[in-house]
Amino acid sequence: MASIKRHKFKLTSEQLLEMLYWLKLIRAFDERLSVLVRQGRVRSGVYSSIGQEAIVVGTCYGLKKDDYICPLHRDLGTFLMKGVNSGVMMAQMYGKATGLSKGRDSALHSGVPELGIFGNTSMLGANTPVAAGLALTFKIEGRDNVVIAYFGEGASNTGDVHEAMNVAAVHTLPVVFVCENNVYAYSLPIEKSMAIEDVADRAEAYGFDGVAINGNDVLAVYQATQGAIARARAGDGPTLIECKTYRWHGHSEHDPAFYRTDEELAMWKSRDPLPTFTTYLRHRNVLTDEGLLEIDARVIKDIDEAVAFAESSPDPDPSEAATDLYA
Ligand SMILES: Cc1ncc(C[n+]2csc(CCOP(=O)(O)OP(=O)(O)O)c2C)c(N)n1
Repeated sequence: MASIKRHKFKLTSEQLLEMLYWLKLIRAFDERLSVLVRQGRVRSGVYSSIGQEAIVVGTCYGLKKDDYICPLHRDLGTFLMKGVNSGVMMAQMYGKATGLSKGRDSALHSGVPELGIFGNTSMLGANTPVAAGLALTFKIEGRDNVVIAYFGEGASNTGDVHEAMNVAAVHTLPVVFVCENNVYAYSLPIEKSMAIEDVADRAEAYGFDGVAINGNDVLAVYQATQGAIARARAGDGPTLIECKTYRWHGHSEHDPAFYRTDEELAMWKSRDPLPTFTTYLRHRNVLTDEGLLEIDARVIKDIDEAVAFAESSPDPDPSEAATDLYA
């Protein structure tokens, strides 16, 4: 680690503004989806990431196209950052023929190999051994690519996650394990599922570094991820980054989240990653009034166009239900 200098991860003003755009786009996408669900427009299950955007942006920003991500069910924004068009993503949520899976599955199960996206698996944590397998391929082929494996603190209690971490450590695989600790696994609060405070502590048992960071600080997430990626590319194996955060909505849009208090939600809303980063950029004189208006207008336009594309797209043709099947 000593050889990897922090200044390597410095960002230009343009890059910082681009990060703000992504944070706002992902927030706006989820907010619009939430409304569309209530209007009965969306066929997919929706697992909102509102409140957790800094993790998506901080980990995906600067990834190479042929680096892989193994997202969890809440990581719709990672698809956008990896290069999926927002209209196609919206069509996917609508179950339209123009979506990623042409209406064959809901939400984020679709993989996009050409963009380095391995589709989400329904079984919690099952994407992490897949991530280790992808990383093993990179190692065998002598490529300097990395894999980011996302999972929740709930999933961190499953056997798969432990096996993946162990095998990644034993074979010094280029995996960055990113735990999105948003306090609840559905209705289960963390203190009822773990006897330790930090998921990050588990890494030590497998022989690599784990760090717990503020998951609502996009630059902290970016710095930690870039350090882990640099070590992974250099052949130094995996890292576990636990990002402490909170999801503002329920587990999914059909969950009213009665298991938590208004006070708790209000406390976490006061740590909203978007205004925090916006204020930082203004203090650094990176963001002007006009710049902010420009980004907001671009985001609204992108989301409006995405919805229009999904709305005007055809439904899947029943005669094609059996095409693209492997078995
Ligand atoms: C092995 C397994 N057990 C239970 C479920 C049902 N389930 C889906 S998401 C979820 C909660 C996940 O919590 P966490 O891993 O913390 O991620 P979060 O949803 O909080 O982002 C549960 C229990 C499942 N999909 N797979």
